[in-house]
Amino acid sequence: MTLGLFDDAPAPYAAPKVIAPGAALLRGFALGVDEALLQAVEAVTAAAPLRHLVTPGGYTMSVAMSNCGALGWVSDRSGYRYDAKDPLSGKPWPAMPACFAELALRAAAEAGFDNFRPDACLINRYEPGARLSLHQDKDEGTMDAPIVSVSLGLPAVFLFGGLNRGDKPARYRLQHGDVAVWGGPSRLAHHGVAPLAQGEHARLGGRRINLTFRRAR
Ligand code: MD3
Ligand code: FE
Repeated sequence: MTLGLFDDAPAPYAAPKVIAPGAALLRGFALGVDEALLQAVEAVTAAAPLRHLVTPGGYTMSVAMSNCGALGWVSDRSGYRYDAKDPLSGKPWPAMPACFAELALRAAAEAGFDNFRPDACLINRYEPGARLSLHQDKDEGTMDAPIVSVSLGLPAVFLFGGLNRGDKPARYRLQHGDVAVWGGPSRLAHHGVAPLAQGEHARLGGRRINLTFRRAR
């Protein structure tokens, strides 16, 4: 029962929590649209299946990936890059669903980045044990735009380091519906995801899905 002042508010959502200059956590921001996002993930991954990419060093990534939008992030023995086509099918990546683009635009604006129009959305699927070691996102052709990340399913420990690789990372537990925005002075911060713990999520079972929206060109 609420007092009526906020009857128009969607789901429980707290104001952005600034964790570093240019970096904000929007806890619960995606809760009103989570089911729409997940149905869109299912449609995208039916056309462009999740797969384990190989790194230039020859390791198979524990996170399974797919993409939608004009450009998709891919990795193989020759390197990391953005490509307009899915190398599995040779066809363009599925279009960015409207609910994806709208959520990314709203989240970026909430964190102070107006007019964010991502041309790439990477879909990451974690199963227990899957992780992302500390890295920077620097394959994009522009560093002017922020990155928006949406967490769905099982919670994960997100590692947020500094601009130097040796900076000891802070740890944040990201839950279903949480959105994070990273831009400006935080755009090149090191970050990663600790190995996913076992668990059971009501909608996604033993998995976590992360959507990463970027301006690649
Ligand atoms: C902090 N994925 O795919 S994006 C990735 O949970 C990746 O799957 C994370 O890192 C995941 O590259 C979520 C989080 C993120 C993205 C860009 C950043 C954090 C960032 C840029 C600067 C600082
Ligand atoms: Fe990253």
